[in-house]
Amino acid sequence: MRVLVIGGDGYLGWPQAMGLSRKGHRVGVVDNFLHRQLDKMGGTESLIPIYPLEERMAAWKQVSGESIEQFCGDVNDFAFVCAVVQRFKPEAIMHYGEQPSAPFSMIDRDHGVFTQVNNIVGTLNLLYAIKEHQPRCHLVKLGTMGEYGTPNIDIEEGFIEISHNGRKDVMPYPKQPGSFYHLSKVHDSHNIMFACKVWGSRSTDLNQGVVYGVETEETALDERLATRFDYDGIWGTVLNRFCVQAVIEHPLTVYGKGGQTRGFLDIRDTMRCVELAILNPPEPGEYRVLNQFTEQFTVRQLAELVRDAAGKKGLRLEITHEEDPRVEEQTHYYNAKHTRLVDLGLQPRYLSDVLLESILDRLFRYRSRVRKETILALVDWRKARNPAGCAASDRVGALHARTWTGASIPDAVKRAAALALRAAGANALRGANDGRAQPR
Ligand code: NAD
Ligand code: USQ
Repeated sequence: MRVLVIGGDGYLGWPQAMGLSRKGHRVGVVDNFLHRQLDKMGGTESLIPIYPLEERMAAWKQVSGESIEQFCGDVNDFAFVCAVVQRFKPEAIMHYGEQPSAPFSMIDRDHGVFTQVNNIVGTLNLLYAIKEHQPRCHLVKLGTMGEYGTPNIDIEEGFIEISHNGRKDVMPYPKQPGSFYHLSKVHDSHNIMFACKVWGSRSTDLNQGVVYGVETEETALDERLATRFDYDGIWGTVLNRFCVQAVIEHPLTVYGKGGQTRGFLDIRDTMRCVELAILNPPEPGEYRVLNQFTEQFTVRQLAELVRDAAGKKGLRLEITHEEDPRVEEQTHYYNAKHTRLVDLGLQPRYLSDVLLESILDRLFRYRSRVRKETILALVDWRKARNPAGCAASDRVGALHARTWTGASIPDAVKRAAALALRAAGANALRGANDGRAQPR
């Protein structure tokens, strides 16, 4: 199958591209290096060193014998998206290419607007390009469990039957998201559902939980194939953050009471779920929603699991209850359905002591790279303007103040992305492995 992975330089997109390539699919990767640029601007960095995309591609060719095609560009640029779709003729598009951080989206007006424009316009462009140039192509879109929020009733997979004044109908499940980022996913979902209805497009919306883990079969083959691993207060997700905090014996940063419950899954299960979605496409006109996670935990439970696993390695950890910077329920009912991917063949991996210990072992090798000043979360949901991006120190705070609040972020990011592409000598469309360098 010809599969285009949008956001294929990211934490999930890069291992997905390799995994599909290894299984014999013809894979193309699209990315504009937004995350690498925002790291540079904000003073954050992947814990595990990541190689430039072209070096990753070359390493993949060397290790596997397979090629992946590369398209450098922004999915907000409709001409670029159409050109890629016309040239590559994908049968499936996996859309990982969005701004993924809730705290980033809550820094201030510019970051909220940037997140929604980047995410919603990118998805709309893909919907239009598919309709115009490749109408049978299946769009597999990464959504989020956070679209549902934390209602006091069971969460269904996308739709719920409602009885009202003696009549019944099946309606989209109510959405109560918790950040402007999570809202961008809700808006995407509505746009995708509408395109399926009016144009007969086919799409799977994967409402994914929080992903954890460092490695997949493919990233483990060669250090040049490693995927990014974020742990700071902007980009890191909770379990990955706790694991990094553990290896440097930093107190584990539970926000508030720690009763916040979420769905979680291993990065290798993400790969498998997305693969199952493309191997079992919906019919034309169908908008399918799958809840993509394997287990539920409270944040406090995760902290205890990490503390215990780290304790076995001689690391002594405290669990602190920081004031919650977010506006969210800190103890609540949570019971979300997640059977449809299992019905398609998913065999879930569960978080065990052994797995946690192996993650800690892997991260321990990189503990000297941890930027401690980026760990604490300074983005307060209650404020419309946060002075610093993610770090506590004046130095990083000042950097953030200059780069993230001094200029309009969309313009700053566009300039940075344009510079990155120029540095790579890249025109928008070209194949992989032409040997030119790209920014880390
Ligand atoms: P990531 O930031 O590591 O990867 C996203 C990639 O998309 C980056 O390489 C970035 O440069 C690229 N990108 C962003 N905007 C783009 C644009 N306009 N044009 C081209 N490329 C663009 O994030 P991730 O953790 O791999 O997340 C991937 C997707 O999965 C996101 O949509 C995220 O919301 C969703 N998701 C992630 C998690 C998680 O726990 N990591 C959980 C649920 C859903
Ligand atoms: N939390 C802590 N301590 C921390 C970090 C987080 O207690 O140090 C808490 C948060 O307050 C929240 C929970 O842990 O209650 C999850 O936070 P998170 O940062 O791991 O996850 P979230 O912001 O929801 O976003 C992440 C990804 C996003 C994806 C989402 C899936 O960044 O791309 O969409 O997980 S879900 O949570 O199911 O919506």
